[in-house]
Amino acid sequence: MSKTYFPNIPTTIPFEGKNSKNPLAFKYYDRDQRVGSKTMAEHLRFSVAYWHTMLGNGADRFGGPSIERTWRQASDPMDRAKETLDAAFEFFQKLGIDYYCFHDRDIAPEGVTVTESIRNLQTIIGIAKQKQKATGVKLLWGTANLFSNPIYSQGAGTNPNALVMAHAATQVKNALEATKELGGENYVFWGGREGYETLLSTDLKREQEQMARFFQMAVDYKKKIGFKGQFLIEPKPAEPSKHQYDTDAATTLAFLREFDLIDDFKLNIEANHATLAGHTFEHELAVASAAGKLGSVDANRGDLLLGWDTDQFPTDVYSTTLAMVIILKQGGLGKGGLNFDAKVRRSSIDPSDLFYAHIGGMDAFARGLLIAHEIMEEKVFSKFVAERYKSFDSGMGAKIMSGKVGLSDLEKWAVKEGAPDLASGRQEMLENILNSYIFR
Ligand code: XLS
Ligand code: NI
Ligand code: NI
Repeated sequence: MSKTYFPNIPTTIPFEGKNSKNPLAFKYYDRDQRVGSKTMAEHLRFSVAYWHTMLGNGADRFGGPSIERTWRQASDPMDRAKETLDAAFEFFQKLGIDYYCFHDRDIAPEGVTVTESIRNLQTIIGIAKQKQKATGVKLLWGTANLFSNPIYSQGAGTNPNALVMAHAATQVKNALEATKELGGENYVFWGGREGYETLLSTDLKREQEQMARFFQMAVDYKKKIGFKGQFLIEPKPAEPSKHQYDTDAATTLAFLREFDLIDDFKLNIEANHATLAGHTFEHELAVASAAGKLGSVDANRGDLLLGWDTDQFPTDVYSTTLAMVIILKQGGLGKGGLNFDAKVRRSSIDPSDLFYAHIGGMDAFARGLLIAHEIMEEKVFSKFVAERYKSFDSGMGAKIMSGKVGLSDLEKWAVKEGAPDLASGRQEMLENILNSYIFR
């Protein structure tokens, strides 16, 4: 038998149902169980985030690595990358997860020269391709890390130095080719350093124009190589930059419309980024979905007491339920999925913690899916919502919306009808109904 990196974990994590006490078993996620017209696996399309799960070492701003991994011991960076890939595929298979996501720099090490970096990536992608073929595990998305290298400290596409943009462009070009080579279903742009620290040195208008141009070049290259995946932008308000241009879903959509890029992108909504922007996860999903632009999800959670991206695994069934209602309402995520952009805590030093973390996240979303499906089937809230707006379905309301009347017509109508009958908003009743589904 070849080397194993998770010797204490059985070959598969079984589904044992909600009464199981086995911490290494699913309580709700039963991949082949049908929920409506699809299986759970088809609905949820779970993905492992390579950077956190395979490379996370527990380091934070107050201390270095706290977690040692057996697959990160080799002294040669390429050997380390290969062992990490072996460990990753063992992890995916044991967990029974169908997808993964990576940055160019987490799957393959950066070389001393640009050419060496490109070669490293190509070598590792070749091996990853074979592993995907052998296991059936697929790539949800690839991306380029345009934030770790010090050359990006003043931005990547938005850098004032054109040669820095060229380095970023080189990474995107190669990461796109790698994603295509692996049959990746999406490609993500997260602009961690596409923003600014001080307006004293920043031409904001120019930087936004540069960013649009950067995206346009990526769109052109995508067409050129015939990459069929979906392009996604992942909004986040801050961190590492003080102010990031892709602040939230609404801002990003406005940017895409302004620069005529809207047809080429959808959004990847991350729960923790939503809360950092002062929104709820559901709000960001709803804004993206209303625009027909909800493409994929980075499934994690923040801590409301901490003002940074804590990237914790999702466990809150309220949140997963509300998220799944929005996802079901739009007919699923299409090529997108639920990527666990989440890391175990600094003190969770054992490899089995990676399993507990993902099992918890998968169960929380499976449970959310089941509840959301019932809510949708029984039209619990949709009936109430339809009733709430019914004055716009016929009569004067319908005329307003079809553009047939203007302010003077409305004045005449208001004078004639007098005071409106007001209906109760019923928020408390609706919250109780939601609870009755969650605690069924
Ligand atoms: C960081 C982001 C990052 C993206 C991929 O906050 O969530 O991990 O998902 O670059
Ligand atoms: Ni993310
Ligand atoms: Ni994040």
